Amino acid sequence: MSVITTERRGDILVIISNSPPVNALGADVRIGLKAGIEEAIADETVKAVVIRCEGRTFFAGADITEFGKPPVEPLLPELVDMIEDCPKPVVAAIHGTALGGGLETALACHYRIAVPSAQLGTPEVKLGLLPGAGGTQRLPRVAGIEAAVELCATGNPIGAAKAESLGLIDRLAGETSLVEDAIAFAQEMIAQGRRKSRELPVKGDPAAIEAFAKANARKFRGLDAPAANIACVEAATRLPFAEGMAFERAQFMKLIFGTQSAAMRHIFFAERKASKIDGIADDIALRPIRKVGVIGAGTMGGGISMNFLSAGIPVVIVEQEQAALDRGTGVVRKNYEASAAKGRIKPDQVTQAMDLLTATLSLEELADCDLIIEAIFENMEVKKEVFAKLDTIAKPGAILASNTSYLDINEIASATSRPQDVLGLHFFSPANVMKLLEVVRGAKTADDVLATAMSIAKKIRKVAVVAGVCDGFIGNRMLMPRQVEAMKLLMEGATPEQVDRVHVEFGMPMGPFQMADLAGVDIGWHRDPNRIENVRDALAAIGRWGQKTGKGFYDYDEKRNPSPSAEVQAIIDDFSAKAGVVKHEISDEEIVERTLYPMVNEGALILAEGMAQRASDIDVVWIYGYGWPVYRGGPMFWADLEGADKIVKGLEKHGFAVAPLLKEKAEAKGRFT
Ligand code: 3H9
Repeated sequence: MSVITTERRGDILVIISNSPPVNALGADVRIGLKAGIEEAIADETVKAVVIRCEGRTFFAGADITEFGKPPVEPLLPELVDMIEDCPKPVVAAIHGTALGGGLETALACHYRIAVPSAQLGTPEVKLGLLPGAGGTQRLPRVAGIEAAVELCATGNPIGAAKAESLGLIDRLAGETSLVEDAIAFAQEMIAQGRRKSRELPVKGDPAAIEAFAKANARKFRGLDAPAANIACVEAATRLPFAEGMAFERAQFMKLIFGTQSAAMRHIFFAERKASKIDGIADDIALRPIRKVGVIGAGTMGGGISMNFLSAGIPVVIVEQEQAALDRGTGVVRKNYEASAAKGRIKPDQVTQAMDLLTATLSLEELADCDLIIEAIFENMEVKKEVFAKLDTIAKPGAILASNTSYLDINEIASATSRPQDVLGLHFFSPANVMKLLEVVRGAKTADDVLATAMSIAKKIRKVAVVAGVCDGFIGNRMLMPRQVEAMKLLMEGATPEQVDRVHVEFGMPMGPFQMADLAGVDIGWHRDPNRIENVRDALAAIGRWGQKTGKGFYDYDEKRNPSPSAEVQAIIDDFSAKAGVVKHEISDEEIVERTLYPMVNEGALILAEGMAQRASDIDVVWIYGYGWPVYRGGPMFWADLEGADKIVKGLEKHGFAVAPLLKEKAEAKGRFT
């Protein structure tokens, strides 16, 4: 059956798209829509048209899988013009999400009606693109300059009520009566006649564009697409429509053939692929998760709990002492209240979330939990004790998880009589904010346990990646060689400022030493001030623990602004001299080769060992767990851009042992992604 069908309702021709999962505007949809409009034009008895979609959503955009392939006519911009030029009024009936090319199609319709739950937006910028079918030119005419620039440059959607207030939709339909309401609306519009978006004057004050660009400059650092989106909206304010369209086209073509968009499209699909587990059927029966237990009310335990509370899932949180329990639940409440104060959640959501939280000192209260997550400090013996106890308390079939960031899940599982129910759920700090969840599959973890973990991750809005059991799993394992090499670079003559600057210029949110100062220089420290074996020990011994003590690798003022520290430099120089290291001029290029190339190398080892299912999973870990710049697509995609042979040469130049898989890629001129 064709993905596009038509149906007559009196004078109205209803064009219906049914192209699961999201009615993307692929070639067959475009061809069908064109035929539908031609049918409406040819049939004199048709007086108006409704375009609507079956399934979960209105058109969610152009079909991203088509980008980079030979174009198939009609192209979306042509189709959109054809809809606008239809001599009979056309009404878009919107439910779900009208996104990107989907919203552009709706903008070309003469009128728009939407259900109250609909979302409208132009998320192209998140794919390193801009709305390339007239969105940047029609939006300022329909919704106004200010809304247009915000929609296009941030990519964030708006709800139907807001869209109505902007004039982006003309009418709200009943939540369950869209089809009938749209037909009635089209009937009404027959007398009114058409209203072409492109013929409307641009609304609003062009000064809003510069103000927006200024206010968001930091957020858009390193990204090409936001500026291109802003430029296109600006062009709409001064150019006639046709010229504005030509400008938009040129900008779109520049972006689509650039590496940033390729990287961001890679991540779009990588993120979705990451949730699929090789060898496990999509329809495997999942274990119901109705109640969650969290052991430990520290920063991690509290953050982890918030994810479930926010998703409406009751949580029992356990601590050993009342004071720690009160402190932990107090922080959770404070975090919610802060979100409410910032307007991110409604005040009654604070109460709703807190009402779902039970705090207790007794592990026995976890007996009816479906999922129990241990989030205590990193000590194997203590963890094994906790799991052995859980084994006697948890109900049969409960999933037992550890939030360890590097310990052996198999050993933890061995403390129970049910290793099939045990796995790792490695949240990243702050756990209520960071999107990444490493789901660590133990040797005996049952398939349905793993699949349930992936599914619950989606429910709590995390991006989950499956990792095997190895030291540091995927993310922290790759971080280690970077940190080790960064320290060596200091000994050989680089400064913390230089190493950090190179990483920030690369697009990371911060460099290795800024990160150490933020996380705490004392993390993992043996706590013996007389045992000084390296620079880090020396800094920890004199209280240079990072931002929390006002000094670490950097000195900090009251506002936490960093400045280079002479004391730190002296310590580095001292170690360097004692070790007989000959200092040399270190270029920025050397820093990249010695800190980022080893990460790729480690990634290749992880892949070869089967610790990650696919190279794109590694990219997802680094984008969502560590702030790797999305426009560089993650370390493995970036490696493909650099070229495996260049990376191998760089690693060999600095004496690293090159991973066999990386060597293979270099020899075969192959790619990881
Ligand atoms: C554009 O429009 C350019 C134009 O301006 C200019 C042209 C000239 N294409 O996310 P989900 C797949 S650019 C192809 O899990 P949800 C997705 O890969 C586009 N495939 O569902 C997944 O496949 P699988 C602008 C797409 O309910 C499946 O659909 N639009 C597309 O959580 C389900 O997706 C966007 O950027 C697509 N456009 O969320 C919107 N979209 O099952 C992108 C999805 O094999 N889409 N798929 O893994 C989204 O934001 C979400 O998918 C949506 C649904 C919110 C719609």
